[in-house]
Amino acid sequence: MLPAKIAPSMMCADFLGLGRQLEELAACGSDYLHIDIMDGVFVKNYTLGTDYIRKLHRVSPLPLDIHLMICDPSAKIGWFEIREGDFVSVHVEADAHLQRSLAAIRAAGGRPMAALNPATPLSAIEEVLPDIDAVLIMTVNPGFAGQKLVPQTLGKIARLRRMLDEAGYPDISIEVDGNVSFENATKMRAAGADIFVAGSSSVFAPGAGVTENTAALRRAIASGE
Ligand code: S6P
Ligand code: MG
Repeated sequence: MLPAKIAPSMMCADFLGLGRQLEELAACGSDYLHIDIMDGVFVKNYTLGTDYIRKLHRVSPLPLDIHLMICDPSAKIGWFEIREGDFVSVHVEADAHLQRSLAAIRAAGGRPMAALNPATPLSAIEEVLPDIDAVLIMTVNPGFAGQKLVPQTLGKIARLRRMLDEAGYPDISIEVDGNVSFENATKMRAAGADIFVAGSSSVFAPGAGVTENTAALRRAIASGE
């Protein structure tokens, strides 16, 4: 099993107390900062953007995990500042030239990741396994925080882990994004996920601070091992 990593979803962060929260997220051991980029077309929402990424690069040493929920990403990869070691994911449903986008991310120093909506079959990424470092399994339909898990995605994680291992790619990570609650994280880990996007269901859940919530999420993940 690949080591478990936590990627807090910054669209769920405290925008008015962002500096303080960034320090706390780093201090409590976050591995990446997950940045949701939406264009109002591929998904019906707007969230973070190119300047946000640039500014985070100046103030945070944590690698970014840039989740592009945008149409025609192959034409737009160059819009985003990619720092060596950042993950960048593109949705296979949005991209007629997926391999070109993944190669462009690699050429820019990023770590390419292919993202799949709940309804998209795993076969959609079979031909790009040599081009990726990770697969993002959406466990809700993308666009909004605070949604409920699409339950059949748990079996999809397990099938993906088997598919990657059998194809000779045991080092390709599986990221899960959407309703990664304490309860669901245990099941997702048991199914084979190793990068956990943490939003309003865990790290930013009301009732406790991010330090306490991150520790609880690590315990929940460990209990799925
Ligand atoms: C949703 C987006 C996600 C959310 C995350 C929120 O389209 O890609 O990254 O920010 O899912 O987490 P939660 O726990 O509210 O579902
Ligand atoms: Mg996301």
